[in-house]
Amino acid sequence: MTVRVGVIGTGMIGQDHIRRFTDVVTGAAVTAVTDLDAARAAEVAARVGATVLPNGAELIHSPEVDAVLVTSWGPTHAEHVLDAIAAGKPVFCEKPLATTPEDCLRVVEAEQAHGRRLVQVGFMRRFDAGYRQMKEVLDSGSLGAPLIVHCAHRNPTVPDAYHSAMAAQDTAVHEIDVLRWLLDDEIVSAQVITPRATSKRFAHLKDPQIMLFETAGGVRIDLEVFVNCQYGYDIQCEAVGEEGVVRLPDPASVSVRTAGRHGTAVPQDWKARFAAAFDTEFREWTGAVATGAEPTGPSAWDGYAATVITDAAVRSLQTDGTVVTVGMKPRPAFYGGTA
Ligand code: NAD
Ligand code: ISE
Repeated sequence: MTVRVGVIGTGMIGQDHIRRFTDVVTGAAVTAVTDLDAARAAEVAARVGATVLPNGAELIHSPEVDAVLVTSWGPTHAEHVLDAIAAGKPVFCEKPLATTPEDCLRVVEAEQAHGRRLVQVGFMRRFDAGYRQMKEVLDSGSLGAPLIVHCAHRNPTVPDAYHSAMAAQDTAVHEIDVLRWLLDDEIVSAQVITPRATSKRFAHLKDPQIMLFETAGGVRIDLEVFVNCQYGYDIQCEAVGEEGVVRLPDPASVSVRTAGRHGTAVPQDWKARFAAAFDTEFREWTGAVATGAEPTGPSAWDGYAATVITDAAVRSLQTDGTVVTVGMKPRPAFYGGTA
């Protein structure tokens, strides 16, 4: 069966995912699109042979749409995801699931009331080959218990609209998700401290930031978020266990020796760095939807957890680095919890 996908939001990542459905992933076709910017929606629709619908609600309930992709702005996600659940259709929602814990919980409750999983949240790092290899090593127990994780998330630069809270909400949220999954452990506290700010960007922005997290199992995580590092898009992750260390590989790239130097290129953006992960994410999601199976990627609960933890990090930033306890609800049995 070809999965007929309707896309809400044909901006930057919406168009990139549409290209994935047309050029990379088999078994899906984009049949409908909508965007607040009608001209943009029409241009994208013409390119892929889709119908333009006037808004998210009409798209979700269209008989031409089997499954929904939400790539609109974050504050609109919850409304569209709730509507897709009401229509009983699988929905892939780019991060964040919602911008408040309360809205995330509304999604979690609606999905449980529906009775089976329909929602997958777009945390693509779980589909990256390097992170998957790290998880295999950690799960094998060969390193003993994990004790510390050192991470860095560096972007070359960010636009003016990016503000200090986005370091957690928009950027660190990827580490928050992937570390919960890698360690199979929950984050229970967050602290954000700020070194001298870089002079390379706006005075209003606290950049870089150092985020410290603690898990229920006692693992300590340090994460440098530096979104104006200038030199490239650089993601680092190293887990230290009782008997060894596992490190995320840098992306494969030729090594060049010239002019007295030896080096490899650093990717310049997240699109290039995680292109293969996004491809795998959509291959696996399409495969599940096509067979009527529940999605196996990040769940609505993972979306909720990420939002609660990023909220704690923002509170710490706003209170000069106090340690903030993460006030997460118990995980329902529906999502693999014991409650
Ligand atoms: P964008 O501004 O380029 O595109 C968003 C589009 O959605 C715009 O065209 C806008 O007009 C449209 N839109 C907004 N609200 C709408 C609504 N209710 N109905 C219809 N159209 C609507 O933004 P973007 O960079 O593509 O980001 C979109 C989402 O993807 C954000 O939530 C962002 O956090 C997420 N994102 C995820 C990653 C990742 O690494 N997984 C990377 C970038 C962006
Ligand atoms: C962006 O929204 C992303 O999701 C990228 O993966 C991240 O690296 C970047 O910092 C965010 O702004």
